[in-house]
Amino acid sequence: MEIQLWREILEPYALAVDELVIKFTHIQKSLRKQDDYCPIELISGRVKTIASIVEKCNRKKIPLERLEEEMTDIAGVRLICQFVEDCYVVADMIKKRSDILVVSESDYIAEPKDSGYRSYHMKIRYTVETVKGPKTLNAEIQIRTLGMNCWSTIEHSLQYKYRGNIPEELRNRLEHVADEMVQTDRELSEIRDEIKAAREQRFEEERIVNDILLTIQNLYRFASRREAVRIQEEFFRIYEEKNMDKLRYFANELDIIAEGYRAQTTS
Ligand code: 0O2
Repeated sequence: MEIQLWREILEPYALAVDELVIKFTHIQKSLRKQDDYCPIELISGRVKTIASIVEKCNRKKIPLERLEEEMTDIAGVRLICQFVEDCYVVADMIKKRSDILVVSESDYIAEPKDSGYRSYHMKIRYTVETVKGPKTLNAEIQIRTLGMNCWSTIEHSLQYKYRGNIPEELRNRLEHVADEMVQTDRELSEIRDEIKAAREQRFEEERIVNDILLTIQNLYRFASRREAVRIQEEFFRIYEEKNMDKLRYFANELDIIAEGYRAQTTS
């Protein structure tokens, strides 16, 4: 196939990946803005390289003219979660969307592959608007925990290095690590509430600090410079105490002060 033709084929897939990544990033940002727990920790997407497509076509005996029908992961999005339970929450979230049609699901978390590979796969149909009109294409979403991702990334590199024939000794060690990862995921799930609370607190703190700094920045315009500097120093003093209640209280008081100045300057 000519390179130009490959480009034409792959372009809508690149668009699909970009759009899906933006959409999942939006979910992440919206939930975090509301200080809600977000089950998606990391998002990545990729279009398969031409070399990888050709290799897979050979391996799976897919004729090039049937490529778009039979190779369902030309466009791939990976969603990484902190906890196993989150993988299922994310899968449910996807199933409820009107812009993504889930065609099939493979739960390699409940039933890992012989290699030890764990992940939740969703084959989807997704429509993009191209310059030639709408195009509905196949794509794959892989949902997995940080631990599963770490393992599969390493195993994937070794598969590549050994051209699919990983030496037995190394294979045994990988299986052992896969078992350890299952155990680690299990233990992390057990302390999930604690981790979730800590993470939510970090996002809330970040949001409050951003708001405070923006308000102080505005005060330099509305209030006297001396007053703004005084408030800024007060903020740094409170910030160092690492006390969320005091930080929240300070943010509220600051809002009232800023509102007062704003009212003065607009009246
Ligand atoms: P790359 O480089 O990741 O793009 P599915 O049909 O989706 O339910 P199945 O049958 O495993 O699952 O399909 P396939 O085509 O064999 O695998 C799809 C993708 O899943 C792979 O893409 C991998 O990303 C991942 N995967 C599946 N099995 C394994 C495994 O044993 N180890 C690792 N590390 N990853 C796996 P590709 O084609 O490998 O390419």
